[in-house]
Amino acid sequence: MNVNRLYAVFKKRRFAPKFKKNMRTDRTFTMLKPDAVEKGHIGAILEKINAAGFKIVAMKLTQMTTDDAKEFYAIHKERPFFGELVEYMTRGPIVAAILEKDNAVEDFRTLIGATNPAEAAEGTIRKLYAASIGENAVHGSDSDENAAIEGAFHFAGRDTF
Ligand code: IDP
Ligand code: MG
Repeated sequence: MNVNRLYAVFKKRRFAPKFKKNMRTDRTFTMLKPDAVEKGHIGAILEKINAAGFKIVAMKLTQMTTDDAKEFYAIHKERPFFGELVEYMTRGPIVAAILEKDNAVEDFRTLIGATNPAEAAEGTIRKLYAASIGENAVHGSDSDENAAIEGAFHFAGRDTF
């Protein structure tokens, strides 16, 4: 049973509050998206991630299938851009990684900047490397809970250090 389904079962019962309370707060999950990989920005983006104090505890170059992308972004399935998002995220390899730092989720969202690069702060990864609101170079989990789910989507326990 995969972790997403296991967590759905937890949620249905009353384990969720306890599960959440014990959730670690020092990890987030990221993807350097196909546009960033195509443009040769892997090195520059990893440099910024390291300079901001994140430790890489899992990493790989991989390509999502259509089913993977639909599942990963299931929360957006009713949005008008869903088809475009799935197409984009599956068109080439990505770098998937789990990052460790205190307050990882929030600090990483600050480092990457707003979803729309036009609104992203100066010096953020999206301001520097994203082309548009759709093709925005990098993913960052939006909660500790999603960081755990998304990390487990891409990595087995033995591939995380
Ligand atoms: P986030 O990545 O900053 O958390 P979300 O709202 O969760 O932003 O959206 C997920 C991804 O969907 C975005 O990173 C982007 O690639 C894509 N996306 C979001 N809004 C739009 C849009 O209005 N048009 C096209 N693609 C979008
Ligand atoms: Mg999001």
